[in-house]
Amino acid sequence: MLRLAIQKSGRLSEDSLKLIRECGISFITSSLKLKTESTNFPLEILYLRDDDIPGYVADGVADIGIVGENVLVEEGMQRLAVEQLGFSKCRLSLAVPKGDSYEHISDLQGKNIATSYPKLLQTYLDEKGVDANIHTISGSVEIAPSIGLADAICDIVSSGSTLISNGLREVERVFSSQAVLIANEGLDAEKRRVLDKLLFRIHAVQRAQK
Ligand code: PRT
Ligand code: ZN
Repeated sequence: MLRLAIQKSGRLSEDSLKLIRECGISFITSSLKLKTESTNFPLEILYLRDDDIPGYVADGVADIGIVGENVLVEEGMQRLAVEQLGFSKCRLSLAVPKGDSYEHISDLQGKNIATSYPKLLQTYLDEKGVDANIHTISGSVEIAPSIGLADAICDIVSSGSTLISNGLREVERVFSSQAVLIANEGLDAEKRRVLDKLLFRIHAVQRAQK
């Protein structure tokens, strides 16, 4: 029996469950349940907060999981990545108030930047040779400039409408992300076989969608 961790409720949940169902794996979901067992495949599904998924898979509490690459890399767990899944695509971008002059990343030198992704942002700024002050906040990053907390933000963007409605302009792409399948590095032979079977089905689903 392989244990799969997916997001309990959020942007990854629906597409994660859809992929498993498209693989022909049946299970009964209930919003109250913390886990469910498939009725036709040796798979158990655990419902967790997305941020906890890489840690649980690394520790072996879950064998495999589905999480955004942004969370995986921010947590320094990219070694667990097995397969990009092609959904929940988004980008981590820098944005500044739309009236501010901005031409080049060096314009952020010495500035205050609010983000929930300090490691990804630091890596990017280091690559660009820019020294800025990173303020880590856990949510509502887009309001930081308007309340005087930061000069710029670095946040997840998909349509861009959140930035626009907060008077912000996207100026640099820091990281591109999509959902990824991750696996514990020490799976035994039996679990490995189940994972290979699952991957075979995922590839078939992906081919059919092309
Ligand atoms: O409760 P839990 O911790 O499990 O969930 P969460 O609130 O931390 O995560 P959730 O459900 O918001 O996002 C899960 C994952 O979906 C993220 O880690 C990304 O990999 C992916 N994803 C894809 C997104 C978006 N698109 C997205 N648009 N995550 C967040 N957003 C937010 C963004 O932060 C901003 O506030 O949506 C807003 C911007 O959207 P647009 O369309 O206005 O640009
Ligand atoms: Zn989260």
